Amino acid sequence: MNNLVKISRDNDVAVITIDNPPVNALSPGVPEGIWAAIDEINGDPAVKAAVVIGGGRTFVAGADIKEFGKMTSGGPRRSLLPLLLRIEDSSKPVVMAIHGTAFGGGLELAMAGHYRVASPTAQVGQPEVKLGIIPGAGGTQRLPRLVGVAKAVEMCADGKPVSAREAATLGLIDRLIEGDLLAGAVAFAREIAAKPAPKTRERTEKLGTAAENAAIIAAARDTAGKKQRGLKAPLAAIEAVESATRLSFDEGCQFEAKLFTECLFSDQSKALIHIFFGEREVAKIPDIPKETPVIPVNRVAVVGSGTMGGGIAMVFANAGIAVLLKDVDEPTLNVGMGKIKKNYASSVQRGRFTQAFMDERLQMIKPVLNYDAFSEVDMVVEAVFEGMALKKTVFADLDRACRPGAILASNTSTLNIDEIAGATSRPEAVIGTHFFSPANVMRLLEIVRGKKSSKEVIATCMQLSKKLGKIGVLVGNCRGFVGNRMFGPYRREAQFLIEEGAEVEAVDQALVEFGNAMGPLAVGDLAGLDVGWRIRKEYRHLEEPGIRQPFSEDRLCEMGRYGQKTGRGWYRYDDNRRASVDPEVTALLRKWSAEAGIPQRQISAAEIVDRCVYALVNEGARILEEGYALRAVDIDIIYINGYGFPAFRGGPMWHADTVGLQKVYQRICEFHQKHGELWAPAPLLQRLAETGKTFAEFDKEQVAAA
Ligand code: 3H9
Repeated sequence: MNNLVKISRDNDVAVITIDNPPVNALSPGVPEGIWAAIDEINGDPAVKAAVVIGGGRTFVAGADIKEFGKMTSGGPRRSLLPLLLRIEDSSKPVVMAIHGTAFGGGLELAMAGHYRVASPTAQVGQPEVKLGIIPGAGGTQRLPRLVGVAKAVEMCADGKPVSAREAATLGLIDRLIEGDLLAGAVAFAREIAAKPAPKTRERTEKLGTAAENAAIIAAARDTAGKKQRGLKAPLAAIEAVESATRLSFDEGCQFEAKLFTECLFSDQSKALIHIFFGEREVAKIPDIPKETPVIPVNRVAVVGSGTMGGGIAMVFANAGIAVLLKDVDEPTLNVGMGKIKKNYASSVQRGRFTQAFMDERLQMIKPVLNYDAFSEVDMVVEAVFEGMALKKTVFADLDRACRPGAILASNTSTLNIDEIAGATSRPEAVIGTHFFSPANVMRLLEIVRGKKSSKEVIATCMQLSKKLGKIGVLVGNCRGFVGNRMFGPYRREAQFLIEEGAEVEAVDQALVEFGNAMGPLAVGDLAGLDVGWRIRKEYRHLEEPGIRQPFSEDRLCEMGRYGQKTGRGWYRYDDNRRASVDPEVTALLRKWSAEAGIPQRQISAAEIVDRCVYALVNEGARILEEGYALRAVDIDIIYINGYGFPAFRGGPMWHADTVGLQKVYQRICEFHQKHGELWAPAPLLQRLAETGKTFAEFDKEQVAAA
């Protein structure tokens, strides 16, 4: 044994404790420790059975993900298969006692035991596909033997965990233990000690018939193709589970190992692992230590009951935080509350929430018409119409109405947070919390740091984002912050391409095929083209003369074509908001381009993708260098969680690293030559390309310097 795995005795039952905080990952030393413990109990006649349990807050959360990067860069390949066979072949029965999570290699370890018991709150799952890989230690072979092919395919392909209660009904857990897990597991081990120990790998009764399995596999492939578009691992996971139905256990494990290795070495897996660590990295703010005190947020207020305000109120209520929802008059407030009710009702209809949950949450949202009760809240989120004068008035009111110490947050998506803070006597309490629409669905929360925002206020918002089920990313106060500032050049290029001769649907299609949730023009129609048009009009005075600007979207807006809400935008929409190509738009575009003297040409899908995606990368590099994003990975997390950028490409900055920064830089230089100043390469990108470095290396240097 070693200090990661300890063995103790409860009379005739040995207790093997895995102690590798924080999540008992199977890091080097853990498998060796378990192996030695199994050897020891097998050699000790006094031991009748063993319990394997996790120390601390969880069982085993899987293989150590950090090790994968070492393997793919030439480090040794470590297989867990021999250890799991060793456990299964133990002459003393082994009971796996699960609390917290048994994920990935953790569940594979548990399935190699002869029995599994669990706390009712535990969760089990094979989430490997979320990392672009598949179970690699027999999970695709043992799981169908315990839960049947259909459930095993589902669990391995979508990666969602199942509760211990469900696992017990599936046959994956043999007993749920209320109360003290260890005591219950030891008692269970004594009960079964004298019985023959079942080996999962020898079971076949749930493997189904060929005809049943063919239908299950075909349906699973179909679902994966639709719901996990572009991802390779879910299909590989399905193939691996399918192999369990026709190969011996050993052959199935070999087949699984081959697919696992292919996935592990893929760009998709590297990108998804980057995202896994990135989502945790963004919570770390160099000048705000973990111990920074946070302000308890138990009651909040939201000002503005429109689409955003209503959605934000739901986010707080869903997290169990009571909300005052304020608007200017009764009819507006009634409309806002009506939309919230409708949203909840549709979630109940779709089975996402129960009616009781909806009723409870609605009770937590109290509509109000004045600031009287604002003195009782810990935080306010302002979500009124986007205009500086109005925001300032609201913040001056909040300054008067709220108690000292309350956080005053603005949901502005573009306006200067310092200017808004200037309307109060307490700029240290002011911060931006930029939710994305629909606020109750989208995971991203840009937290905008004002010049004077206090560390406590920032730390509180970062921590609160987790409680709200959001991923909070701290950004600096520049126009559009990080996400929208980059979105400008991205959508600008989409329009330029149209004006140079590309078809509307060809532009969208190229980016959807790249993996984006939607194309840039369809996104505009969804959000409302007038939103950007109003902002552009406000900032027109900042445009430099002589620099090409797109015109087609403004012209569509001048014609009242605002997108889905007016039934016409880039596309034409039917009553069910289904889009179709609009020949009128095609003709207008050709006419406008001819009038502007823009030569028309055939444009490839590859150029469409390069123009749009490299516009993101170039602006991202500027933002990074100017310090408005802390790290390149922060930008990646923003784009994946707020803008539908494909996770399997790791975000725009990681994608650029994967393509190679020299190549990206050269292409941007080409665009600069052809299309002018808007394409001037970002100095940071140029520097990294010329020194052969990546954004990921830039991040590491930043972290080391902090
Ligand atoms: C696998 O098992 C493949 C197998 O088939 C075997 C093949 C041979 N490794 O998330 P948290 C770190 S693939 C390394 O904030 P929570 C995490 O980075 C694996 N590190 O806590 C963070 O570090 P830091 C399959 C890991 O309570 C800290 O632990 N398993 C791992 O919100 C705390 O994490 C998975 O995919 C790991 N496996 O959530 C499970 N897991 O503090 C991945 C966590 O420095 N893990 N860390 O930022 C999770 O889903 C969540 O971490 C969990 C806890 C639900 C367990």
